[in-house]
Amino acid sequence: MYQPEYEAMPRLELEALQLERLRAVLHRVNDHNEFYRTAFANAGLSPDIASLADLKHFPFTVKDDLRAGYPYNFFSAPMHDIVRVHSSSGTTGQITVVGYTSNDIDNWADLMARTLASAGATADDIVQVTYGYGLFTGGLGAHYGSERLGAVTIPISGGNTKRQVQVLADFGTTILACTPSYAILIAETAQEMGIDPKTLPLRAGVFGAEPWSENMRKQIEELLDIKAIDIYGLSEILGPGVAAECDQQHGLHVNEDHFIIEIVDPETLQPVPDGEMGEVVFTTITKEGIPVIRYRTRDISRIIPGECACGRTSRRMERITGRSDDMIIVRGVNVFPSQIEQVLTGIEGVAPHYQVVLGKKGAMDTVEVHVEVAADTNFDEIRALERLQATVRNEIQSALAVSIAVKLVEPKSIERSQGKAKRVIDLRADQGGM
Ligand code: DLL
Repeated sequence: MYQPEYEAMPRLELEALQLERLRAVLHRVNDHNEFYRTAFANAGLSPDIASLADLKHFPFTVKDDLRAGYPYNFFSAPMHDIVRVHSSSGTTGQITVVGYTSNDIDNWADLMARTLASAGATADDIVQVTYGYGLFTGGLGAHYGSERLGAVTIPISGGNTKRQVQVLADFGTTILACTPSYAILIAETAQEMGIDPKTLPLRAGVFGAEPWSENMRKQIEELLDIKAIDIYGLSEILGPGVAAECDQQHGLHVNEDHFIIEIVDPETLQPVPDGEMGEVVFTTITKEGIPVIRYRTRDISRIIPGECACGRTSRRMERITGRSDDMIIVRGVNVFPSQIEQVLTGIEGVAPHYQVVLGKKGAMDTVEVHVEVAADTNFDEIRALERLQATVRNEIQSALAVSIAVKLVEPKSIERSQGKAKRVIDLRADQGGM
């Protein structure tokens, strides 16, 4: 552990700390942020809450609230105190800008040092930061964490996959930080370059920024012969460093001394009991630049009840199933791309590269899973291909209780991503009707 005094704090002490910090942040936003001041006044809410349970009376914050303040109006610190801005990618609309004070950057470095330490990293490691540097929080977030830990930091950023492999081999990288889909591409590229990725000095990876399945983890661990740790975060809350798995690889410990997690029913918005699935909601309790109260992430997960064998006392969130924006409804059944991935990555003969394609036939919505066959497939064996296609369809049907059309596609025909993979392709507008 990097900060055992916080990571393994007795629960009662942690809750007392959370309450103190929550009160302070409610005061901060009430004093500096017009949106919260108005919302609290309208609801008759005072920042001087009596207990943590009072948080549930406070209004939610959604992405559009942050957008309405574009670029700086949602900040709760004077611009004089802001030392850095980042922004969300804007794939789902106008970008949002987040601001950090020097205290925020300092806390972030600690939280990312925790994240790397939970993957077993120490000052003796060499960390290759392959997350993108720039407005995206991944690169600089991991960079500061790695330096805080005292590790050697390689600020290579994303892209140029052959060079990534060369650096992995020549610089003796021991910890890789990138998206899980890019980790697969790096491993495949190494194989193409005649380098067996298992022989690299790499021993662990901190992978996140996109949903990935347990089977995908197994594939990465096997391909690279490493331990693959799931790390989670979002720019509106911090960037990476909000939650991370420990060596038990069973749920992501939320850094509860900085963030309060709630899981709510996305329909009723009522908190659900531990163990039940719902939308993840975060309140930042130490942020100064842009604190947020009850931020609806759109990510779907649940709290894993019980204690973790690693000794951390923080609660664990299960790996994110997906974003509610990416959820597909097929004949009444809710399906996330990561569930399809879990099935595909368990089948021999297909590669871990896939897309879910939404289309339109007349007035009907259609869904088709495109999945690459393995590189060594013999295309002359039509029967074998037909059998493989039927296997994929049947496996999806039995795992998800819904039948989805499957198209096998040639190796390397699905576009590779060097950052977040695009799993859902929506062609409905192009095919008329929308
Ligand atoms: O992706 C921050 C990050 C960088 C996290 C590097 C981990 C590693 P955004 O670009 O704002 O920030 O995207 C945040 O990505 O709401 C989730 O939907 C998704 N996401 C992030 N981590 C995971 C994960 C960064 N481990 C959005 N599993 C979040 C599943 C994840 N989804």
